[in-house]
Amino acid sequence: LSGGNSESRGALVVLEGLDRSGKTSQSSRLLSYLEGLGHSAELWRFPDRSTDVGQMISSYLSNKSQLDDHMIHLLFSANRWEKRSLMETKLKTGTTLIVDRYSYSGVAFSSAKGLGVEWCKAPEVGLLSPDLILYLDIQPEKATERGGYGGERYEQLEFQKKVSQCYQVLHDASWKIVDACQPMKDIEKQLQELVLECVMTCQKGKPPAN
Ligand code: T5A
Ligand code: NA
Repeated sequence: LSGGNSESRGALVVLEGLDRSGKTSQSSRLLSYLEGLGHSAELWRFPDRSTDVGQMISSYLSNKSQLDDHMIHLLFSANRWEKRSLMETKLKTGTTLIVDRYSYSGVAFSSAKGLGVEWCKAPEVGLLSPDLILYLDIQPEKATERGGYGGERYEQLEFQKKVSQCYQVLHDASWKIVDACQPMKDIEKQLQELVLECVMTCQKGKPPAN
């Protein structure tokens, strides 16, 4: 990200959490909030199912195809790599990106299957580092109660418990952990504060992490 007009740099904000933790709901609320304040912002998500790689991922998630665990891990990563340069351009030109899942989902979900954490992290090296990571914290049992598990591959309580443990290993002190069991409005308020502070800091020219 270096070399751009640092004074108008957009922020890279990532939302992470278990399935049904509320990422998509909160991401779109954040987008409206930033746009309402006159900031340039876009909502992105991974997997991005619109690309060729994304369609292979989507087919795997809906159990229409079988793939080796390593193979699907690399496809998820490739799906981020194919978006990297556009992501960089957006950020450099002052657009904030609210991203629904990123590399941490990649590592948490694959290591929950038993793949080594270091192996899982390797293909993510060189992707852009987020300015802010928001973790929507929910117990797997509570997430299941929200219902609507659509039958996608990972939407099972026992597996989500393992993913939850893997996220615990991954996160560091820089992550902002938000209780995802509060009313949506309360979560929204907390996220707004965190994101606005981050956006303002990036605008002032804080150097990017990567
Ligand atoms: N994956 C992903 C990998 O394995 N590797 C990778 O590299 C990546 C990027 C993708 C799957 O792929 C895996 C992870 C996933 O298993 P997805 O398309 O991102 O899946 O789908 P999910 O993240 O699972 O999306 P969900 O739709 O399940 O969950 P969200 O977005 O977290 O939740 P949301 O906002 O849709 O809300 C779910 C329900 O809960 C309610 C909502 O109204 C909705 O009904 N809700 C609340 N109810 C009460 N209180 C609140 N505070 C609530 N917030 C939301
Ligand atoms: Na979602």
